[in-house]
Amino acid sequence: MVGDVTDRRDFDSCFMTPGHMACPGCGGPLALNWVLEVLGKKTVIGLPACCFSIITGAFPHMPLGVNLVHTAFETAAALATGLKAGLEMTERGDVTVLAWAGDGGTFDIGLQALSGACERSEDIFYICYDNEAYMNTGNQRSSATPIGSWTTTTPTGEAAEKKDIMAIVAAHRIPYAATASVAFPEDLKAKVKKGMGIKGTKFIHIHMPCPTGWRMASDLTIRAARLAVNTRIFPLFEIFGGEKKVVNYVPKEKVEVSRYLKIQGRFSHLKGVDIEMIQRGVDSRWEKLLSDADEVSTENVMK
Ligand SMILES: Cc1ncc(C[n+]2csc(CCOP(=O)(O)OP(=O)(O)O)c2C)c(N)n1
Ligand code: SF4
Ligand SMILES: [Mg+2]
Repeated sequence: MVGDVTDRRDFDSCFMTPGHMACPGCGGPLALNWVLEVLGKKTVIGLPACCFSIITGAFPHMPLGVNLVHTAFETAAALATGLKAGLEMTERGDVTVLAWAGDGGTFDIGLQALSGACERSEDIFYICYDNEAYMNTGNQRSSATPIGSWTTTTPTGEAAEKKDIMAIVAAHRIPYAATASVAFPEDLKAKVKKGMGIKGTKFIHIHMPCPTGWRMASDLTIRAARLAVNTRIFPLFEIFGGEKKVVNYVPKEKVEVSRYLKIQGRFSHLKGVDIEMIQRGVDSRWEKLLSDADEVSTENVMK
């Protein structure tokens, strides 16, 4: 498969074609299309078990403009490491290797492989699209599920705060780590482009609404993603070399988290007191992010 990396059909600028198998309104195809628009055709994707195992369909009906290798749930970073090594040994080191994994495959079961790749700073992109639960298997909680959220395994609401994956990845001192959102495509693409000029592990954490699992209408995907950033639940920032932190977007005014929570059925059981508790957590993490930041630079978002 890797040998045919330059032989895929020509989709011009569209890498994720119509006819894919995502649910209506899924943020996933948008995100992957934008990422591939920047990375280009000389890219191979390593994909663990996740919604994209279904979305990308079965050969020869793939809706992708690049090659893709399926792998076991826990092995995205290990597969990407091996793909890159094989390509380099066969003088095709110019091919970009992208591990594209869900939150379950990243925050939970794939964390050891990701840690190994980061510690060695393998020359790969690792992008986690985060829909905040194990959606492919029917919406079980992961350690990326936000506090208060209903899932099939948290019927009364998730009890723990979302795992701080950015802090964990940054502790490996990889050259580049960033958060991104499907509601801010210019920022997302600028970050992928920046990563292309950097040797070593590039980690990008994309917040990606899932209307099916989040129990909301399929036309609310971008609104939900935008509200997550504007309420400061999901801030946009970069970390260089595990140390230098740059905040990419400061909302002009404070938007209450209730506006984000109320459009999603997964939070519909929450009471006022729960929402106040969530607001306090968001406020305190935002203050810490700003006080830890070395710089505030909105140039990606403003483009
Ligand atoms: C070792 C192992 N355990 C469980 C599964 C079943 N499984 C396949 S996909 C998946 C959920 C993936 O969740 P996530 O990584 O968040 O991606 P999403 O489905 O949300 O896109 C699970 C539990 C598996 N394939 N392998
Ligand atoms: S379950 Fe969610 S993430 Fe998976 S394809 Fe459907 S909308 Fe997308
Ligand atoms: Mg998921």
